[in-house]
Amino acid sequence: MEKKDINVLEQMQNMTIDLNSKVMLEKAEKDGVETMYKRKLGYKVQCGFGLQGICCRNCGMGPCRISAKTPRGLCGADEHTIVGRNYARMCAGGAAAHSDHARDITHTLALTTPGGDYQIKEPEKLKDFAQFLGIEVGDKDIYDLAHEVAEECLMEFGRPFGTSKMMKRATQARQDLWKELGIEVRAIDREIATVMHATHIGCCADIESLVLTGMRCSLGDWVGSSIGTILSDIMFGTPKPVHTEANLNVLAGNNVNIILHGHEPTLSEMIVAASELPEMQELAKEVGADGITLSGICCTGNELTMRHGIKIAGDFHQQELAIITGSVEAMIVDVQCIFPSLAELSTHYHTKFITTSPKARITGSQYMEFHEDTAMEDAKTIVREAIMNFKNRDASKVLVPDLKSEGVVGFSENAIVGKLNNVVNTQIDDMDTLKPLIDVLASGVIRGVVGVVGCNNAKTPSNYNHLTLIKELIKNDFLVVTTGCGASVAAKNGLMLKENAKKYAGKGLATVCELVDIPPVLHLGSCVDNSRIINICTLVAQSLGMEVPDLPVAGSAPEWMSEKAIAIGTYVVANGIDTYLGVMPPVTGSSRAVEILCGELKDKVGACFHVNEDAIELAKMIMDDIEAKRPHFEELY
Ligand code: CUV
Ligand code: SF4
Repeated sequence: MEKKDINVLEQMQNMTIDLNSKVMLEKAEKDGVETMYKRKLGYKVQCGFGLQGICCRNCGMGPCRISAKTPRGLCGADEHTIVGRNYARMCAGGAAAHSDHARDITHTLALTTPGGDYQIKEPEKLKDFAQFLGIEVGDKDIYDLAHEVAEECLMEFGRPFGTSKMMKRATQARQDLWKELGIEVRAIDREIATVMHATHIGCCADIESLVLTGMRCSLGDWVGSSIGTILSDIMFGTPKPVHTEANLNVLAGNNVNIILHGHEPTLSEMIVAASELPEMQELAKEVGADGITLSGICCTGNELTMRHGIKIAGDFHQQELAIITGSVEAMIVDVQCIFPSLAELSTHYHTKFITTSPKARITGSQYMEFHEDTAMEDAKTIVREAIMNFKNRDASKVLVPDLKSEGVVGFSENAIVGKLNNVVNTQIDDMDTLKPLIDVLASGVIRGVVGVVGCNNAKTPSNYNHLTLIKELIKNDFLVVTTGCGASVAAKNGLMLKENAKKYAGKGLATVCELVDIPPVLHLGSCVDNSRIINICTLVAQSLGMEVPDLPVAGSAPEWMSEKAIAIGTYVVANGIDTYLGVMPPVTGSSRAVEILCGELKDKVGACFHVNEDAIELAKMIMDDIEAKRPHFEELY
């Protein structure tokens, strides 16, 4: 290699701390293929206006960019208005994605039939939820009830009058506060439309109002996410602790490798079922493979690992690297977080890049549309396509890196509380079940609980912020709960093994892990499953007669990148939980936006955003703030 090439490789390798990823980047160079890491090198300087959020192109007179010479857009919008509009639109983008995911799950619930492709796995959870929604349960047929629940959930998207029933999942104090602030969700779609309208040329030009409008929409994201989580549990089962493996080495061996990437379990659950069929296993043998390995990337991976122990191939930043191993027969995707680059990249290998959703068609992919009403047939066709591709695997192009970790995942609310009560999953209808959790928190054996969630961002070395933050927290006796790609990072690094608690956790946390048989970092699922975190916090607050901001808890997205993450962060704040970001959102162009988001919201909703791009300092901020809450919490307790 020439000196110049070595530099390029080293620069790329410095953009990740994952050792497998470094190996794959070297292979990428050898294979002459491009990855995000290579493209990032071409983006030495990113647009300063965009970074600060002060570019507006919401009308055809623009784009207008705020600078010393042009302090206002052509319509007169100042930097606060422009930043506020852009921020609110990010909330709307995120809410649209999560709630559309939930909508698809809801439509699937409407298709459930006894013995059909989709069935009711958790009738009790369905009945509880039906009751919550005000539907009479009686001795109705469970599938009739499911269809009624589906219709009622669809009303949450487009309820013409009144407010969302899901608001009642919050404490009474929260509901009153939201009402007072005028940010109760009416219906999810309506909140998204309201943001798009309010940010149209000539509408809202008041930063405080724009932030609150974004917050209302983000609460719609929370409603959608909650529906997504609850209905997924009802149809596919509430997760319980299960063993898994994580990182690219799960692709090793002579099996047909099928990677599922994206978000919605409707597709992936069917692929799992299809690939387990004897006819598919036999077909795999016929083509010379030993069997079939399913693995996941991003939140589809998280959903599958939580419910089936399906292996985690990698996180958001490893989607290209997985294909570069040369060992993937098919990468099957649905929606969200899918790099369009996978289309060109897979032409360099035998991998079939299969898109399945009309919402995420990608030029150059093989499009095999998936329909819920012909789910099993569609899944079988797709799996067969993957298996038949095994014969095209080119041994000379295969390199699977050596590392993987083991872990235990599957910590739904019911599983966490169950563990603390020494039983497998428990219903949390009896507040007594929460007592052990509250006791370890109140006694100070565990100092606090921190949700470390979200994506990987190329603005930081991949995984560095996540891993550094998580390790600091557990070392100091803060229990970490995690979802999304942050969860994948923890799993890849052995932090989801109880056996490693002694090594990484402080004495208090390690003792709890030992006693109740949990790892120091708990995998709660996918991005929509952040609703589980809010649910636990609400239940604990209710059982103690406290408010959520009184609890020694925090949220963090140290490597956030998606609009979904902004919506999540905003609804977490709206729920009264301080949220710590490791990457600055594009709002710094407005001093008012920063003052509001990182300060004044505290007076309004009891929590706000905090940003620090140094992971160690971020950890310290979180721990100091939680410690500052403890005396008050202990007093109330
Ligand atoms: Ni939904 S949003 S990168 S954490 S899945 Fe991973 Fe997962 Fe995307 Fe962010
Ligand atoms: Fe410029 Fe105003 Fe149009 Fe935005 S809405 S592009 S600031 S004129």
